Amino acid sequence: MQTHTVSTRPFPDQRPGTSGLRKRVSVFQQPHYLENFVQAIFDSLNQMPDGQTAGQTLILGGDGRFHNRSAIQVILRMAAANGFGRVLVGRDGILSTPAASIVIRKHQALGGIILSASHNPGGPQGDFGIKFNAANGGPAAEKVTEAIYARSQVLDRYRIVEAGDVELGRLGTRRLGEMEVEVIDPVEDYAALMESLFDFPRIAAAFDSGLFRMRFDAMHAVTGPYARQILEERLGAPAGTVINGIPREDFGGGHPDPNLVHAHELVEMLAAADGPDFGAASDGDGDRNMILGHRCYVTPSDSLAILAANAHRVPGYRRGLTGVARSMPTSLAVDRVAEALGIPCYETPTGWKFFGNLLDAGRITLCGEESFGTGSDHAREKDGLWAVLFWLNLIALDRKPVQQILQEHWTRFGRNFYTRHDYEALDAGAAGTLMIDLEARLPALRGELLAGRRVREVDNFAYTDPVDGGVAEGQGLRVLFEDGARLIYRLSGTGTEGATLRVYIEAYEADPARHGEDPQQALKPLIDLSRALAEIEPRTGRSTPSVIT
Ligand code: VG1
Ligand code: CO
Repeated sequence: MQTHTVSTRPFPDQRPGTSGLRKRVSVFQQPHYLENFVQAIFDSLNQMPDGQTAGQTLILGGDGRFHNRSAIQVILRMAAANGFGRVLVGRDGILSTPAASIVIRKHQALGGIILSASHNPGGPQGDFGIKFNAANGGPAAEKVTEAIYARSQVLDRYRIVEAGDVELGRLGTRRLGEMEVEVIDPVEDYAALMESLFDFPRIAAAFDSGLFRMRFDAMHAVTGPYARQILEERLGAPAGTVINGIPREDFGGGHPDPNLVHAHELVEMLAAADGPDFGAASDGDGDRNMILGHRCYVTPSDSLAILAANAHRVPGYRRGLTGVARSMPTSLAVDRVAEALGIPCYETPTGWKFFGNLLDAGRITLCGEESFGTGSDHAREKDGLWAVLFWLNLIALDRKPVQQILQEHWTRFGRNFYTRHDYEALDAGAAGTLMIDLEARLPALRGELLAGRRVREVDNFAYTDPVDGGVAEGQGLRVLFEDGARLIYRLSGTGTEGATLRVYIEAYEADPARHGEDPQQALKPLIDLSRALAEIEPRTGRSTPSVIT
């Protein structure tokens, strides 16, 4: 088998964002674009003392979106040319992000390449993405993604073998030159781990009782096969529990983002008078989750807090939690639980890569983000179906409606009213100056009374990793009030069109009599303030956000 060294030139735009390199499909289809980035990953591994690619195992798979199949064939040929001993690839090129993380850990791979743009739309006009996960199963740390980027900027050649496509539709081992390609069942290792963490017999009994009904919306994305196998086959939920369960290259034309806007089909089902008791959805690559009860929505921040408060009641977490972590914009609800449990609560920048060291060091057991991401030390990625199973386990224990679980939690800990307002596809220049100017104005706000609340502190969030001392700066502008309310502004690092401004708004309410209020109403003065402070309308022409979650 012949190995070619192909000469190439750097692309200036290959710096990974919050979660890998995401671009329009058409960008990835340019000659050499994908190849350059993959070679940059392999080269940077070979520069690391313990990361030589020779003879090592690589995990490979994606969320099944358009371009997945052809990209996988290219990466296989490049892995063979770069000396990998073995590549484990999901059947049909499918692996959810959390499953890839679990497979990397189980098979002691050097790392994994996951092809996904997560919740971004797919199809020929949509987005594509690639991310590298390290040997711990987690997204490459910033120093690694920066090394990959640096390498991509000086790259002048890549290596690839000449070969036909590897058959990926059947399980089994094939060869590509010296390298073994093992096509694995994408669900098996994942499902086995879930079965070890949760009380499957008890959940199965709840389904079997006929008194409990659920809908899981896979949004035509990667979790379809996982949810069918686990919910319908292993747990005995009736056929039809999983909707939109067949992964499609364009996600059925939808936006595979599990929130109240994009998962409206599910939201409407749960709102019907005779609707199911429990609803959940996951995103393009299976790492996000949305939790619904009958006529009830659980914010991701509340979900994290509730899971933390009840973890000791679930088999996999019976020994309790060593600590918890949340991304900075995630609400402070979990902080209250951590305080009650007497365990540490870490605050990290946005992006799962910042949880990796805390998980590896055993400092935390659970962690989460406001963006529908929840996870634990069972993997090094957020895990959509895991969160759903956790909720199912809790529901099966008490047989209480979701609404009641939520209300009881608020009564005990108080409610952190929370909302995120996204202003999408803004002019990148205007959004950039909005942030710069806002940051310059912030210091003058210290001690001021705004919307009836006193400003305690303002800053641009910076994080020092307590495990390796790494520093991440400029992670979001914060206006912190004395009563615990917060306004946070940051620009998205995953979008591919212009800029997206995310505004996170939060206030604490101890009084149970007020817990039933609509967050948009309860937070109205702060929402108005968030727009005025940043001069959103005059600078962007937007009087309302594109998406409210
Ligand atoms: C968004 C979310 C962030 C999440 C990231 C990747 O990033 O805010 O919490 O970790 O997406 O999630 P940003 O920079 O656009 O705000 V996923 O499901 O795309 O892997
Ligand atoms: Co995702």
